[in-house]
Amino acid sequence: MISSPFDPNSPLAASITTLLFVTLIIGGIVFLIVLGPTLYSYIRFRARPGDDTEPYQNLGNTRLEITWTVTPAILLALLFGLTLMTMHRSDPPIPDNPQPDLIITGHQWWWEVLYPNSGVVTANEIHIPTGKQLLVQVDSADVIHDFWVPQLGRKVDATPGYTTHMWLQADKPGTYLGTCNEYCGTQHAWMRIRVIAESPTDFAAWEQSQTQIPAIPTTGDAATGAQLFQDLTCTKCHSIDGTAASAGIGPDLTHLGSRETLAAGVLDNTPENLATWLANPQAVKPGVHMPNLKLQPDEVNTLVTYLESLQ
Ligand code: HEC
Ligand SMILES: [Cu+2]
Repeated sequence: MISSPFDPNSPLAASITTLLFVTLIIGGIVFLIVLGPTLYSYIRFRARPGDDTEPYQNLGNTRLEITWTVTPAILLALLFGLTLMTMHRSDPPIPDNPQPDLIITGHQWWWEVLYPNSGVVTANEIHIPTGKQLLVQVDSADVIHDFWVPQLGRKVDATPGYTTHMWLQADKPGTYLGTCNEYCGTQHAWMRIRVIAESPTDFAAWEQSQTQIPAIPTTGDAATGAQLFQDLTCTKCHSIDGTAASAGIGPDLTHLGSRETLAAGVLDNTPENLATWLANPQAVKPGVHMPNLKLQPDEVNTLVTYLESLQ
């Protein structure tokens, strides 16, 4: 899936793209103006056999020197002004007492996503309604990360102990990809972000479904898996609403079955891939902060049945 900064999908990102184009065009013209006469002179005034006279030396030409000083100064002033405008457009002022629509926390190596108004918690996949400028609070649980979805807005650092804010907006429904932009350890490259923008009604339906507490299965493999989850160390790191598991070291698994990917984008969320992950997360995402729990194949299978049932 392509997620190009040249294809912005919000006024915030569009302002950055416009500045990028203006800069590239100005730079391109300057490049041609410098390169053209240089190439011309190389050919036109090159030394020819038998011609050993010193070429004409153009020294101390005041008019030329003023031109090549003033023109770049004007261009730089222009770019400076456009940059200030873009900073303002891509990063509108944050209110004094910010009430965020979303709280995103970077962890090594996944993103926690909290909707403070509904209490919904998810990971790595950020559902948002289209056409609304959302105020996002960005935090980090460990080291410095950086949140960036090029088609939707600016980038912003997630700094431990320091809360920042940014705006996020998508004009059209779709899936917009991003990733962590500040090297944060071995699995930095697998700290992907998916913003799933939906019409306000679809978003409301999604948010509503995420507030539901899943029933604890009572029969079959799912029931065995649910019990196993509580008995194993899973509960030390994960939470599932409606059960005793309420830890926040790893992603909230309450609605794992409704996610498209696993482990910040490493795997598509299918039962086979979930089994591969549970059998040995270290083989899928080496160094990840989920240990290889050396589960037996039948334990993996019942856990998969249970977790995928959490829609
Ligand atoms: C020591 C803490 C720890 C324990 C114990 C642990 N996990 Fe994890 N788990 C994590 C972390 C951290 C991640 C996120 C990994 C990443 O994406 O970088 C994770 C990711 C996952 C994911 C993918 C979640 C998603 O949103 O993509 C699943 C599913 C999962 N764990 C299930 C389990 C199960 C089942 C157990 C028990 C058998 C378990 N975990 C035990 C820390 C733990
Ligand atoms: Cu990173």
